[in-house]
Amino acid sequence: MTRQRVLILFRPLLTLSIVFALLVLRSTAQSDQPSAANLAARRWFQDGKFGMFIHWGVYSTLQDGEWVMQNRKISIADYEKLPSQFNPEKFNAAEWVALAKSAGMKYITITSKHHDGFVMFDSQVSDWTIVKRTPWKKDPLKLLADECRKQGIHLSFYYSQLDWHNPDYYPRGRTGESAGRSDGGDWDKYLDYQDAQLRELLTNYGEISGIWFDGWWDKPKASWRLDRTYKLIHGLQPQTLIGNNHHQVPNPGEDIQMFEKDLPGRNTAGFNEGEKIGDLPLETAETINTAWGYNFTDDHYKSTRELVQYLVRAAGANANFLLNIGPRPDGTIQPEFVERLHQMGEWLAEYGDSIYGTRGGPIAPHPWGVTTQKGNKIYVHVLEWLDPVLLLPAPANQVTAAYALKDHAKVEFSKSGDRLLLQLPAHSSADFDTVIVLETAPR
Ligand code: JFZ
Repeated sequence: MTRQRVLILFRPLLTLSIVFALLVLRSTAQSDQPSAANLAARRWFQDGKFGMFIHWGVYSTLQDGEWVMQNRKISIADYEKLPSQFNPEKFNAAEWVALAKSAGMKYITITSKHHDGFVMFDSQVSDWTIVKRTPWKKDPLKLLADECRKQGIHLSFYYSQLDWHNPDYYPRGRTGESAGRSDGGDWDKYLDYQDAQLRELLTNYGEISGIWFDGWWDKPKASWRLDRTYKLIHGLQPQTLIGNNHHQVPNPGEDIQMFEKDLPGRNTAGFNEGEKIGDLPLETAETINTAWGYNFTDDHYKSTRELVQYLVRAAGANANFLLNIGPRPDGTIQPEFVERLHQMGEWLAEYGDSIYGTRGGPIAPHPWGVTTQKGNKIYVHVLEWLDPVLLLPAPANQVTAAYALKDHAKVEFSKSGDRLLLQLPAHSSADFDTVIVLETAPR
């Protein structure tokens, strides 16, 4: 055969395989492509900036944090005695949601199941649930979902992939060795259980803003079927934002990148080593004292000043702030938390313009403070700086006016090359944040 004849013979085949390859590429590209609803949700999420994290479960009865089962080596047999003592008669969904609102928070992320496997909602695929095992018999997630809808707060669910109670969580990971489970179990059955619960959470509670996964790190080498689970979630509710506290670069299908107890780019807690910052919306989670779940001897409270500054630094790093409370076993929230949240809300009522709807500003975060931006405004947040002048490596030529957000008093500035010298208004070390608004010429 001549070369030409070979080509003629095979050309249709070649064309066909190219078309096929392109189609395959296109379909995978499409499935990784977030839906319009999801993209809109990401914008909403980034605009909202501030959320309430709630760690609440049967562990709260022991008042020693959400890891108490592991830390005190409690067997399942003993741990199963706890639900009979869990009777949160003072739980009031309207009050919890109103507290989040008064703090200026725009969403709530609550534990639907933590590592102890105890299911905090009315699940039909488990009998280890708050409805079936406690004298209270109620579904707090349902009560919260209804109240969130009423008060205009978005609701997300934390879900622990790690499970110290389910016998099918096998082979076991790094933790849960003292639970006393038998050596055997069906991993795929466990993942089916997890998917069935996610289906319940995304079917029975109205619109759900996010699923916040945690516990992957217990078995980093396991096959978690993330793809399948993420497709299930986005199939049921395309706008649901998926995040996973795995401290890795996000996997396909994830919509937010999370940083536990650290601002993006920092690694003070040791969890976020080398975690590169990607293009997805960012969120950093922190506690008010040091515990996530209620701990009655933990009195290392951060001050309102520290918490406000953390929110500001998060916004300057282009990240949301998810601030945790651990309610008490009776359903009430301790006054130390309530007081700080109210004070944060008061601050936001005055300075919210410089936080909500903004993105990280044009100047990288510095020890003295950060910048945020929105439209033609740059907000300079001066957090730790008492000198009367501040030199910014700013795009000075674009700045047309400067004033203090607090009272709109004019702020003098001069330009030197591309740098901007601000004459700061009188401020004291008692101020949480001196916010200077820079107006820039519309481009
Ligand atoms: C996890 C949980 O174990 C904890 O109880 C809480 O819910 C928190 C929000 O998330 O804590 C972690 C998660 C990951 C690491 C350490 C603690 N890590 O990767 O080192």
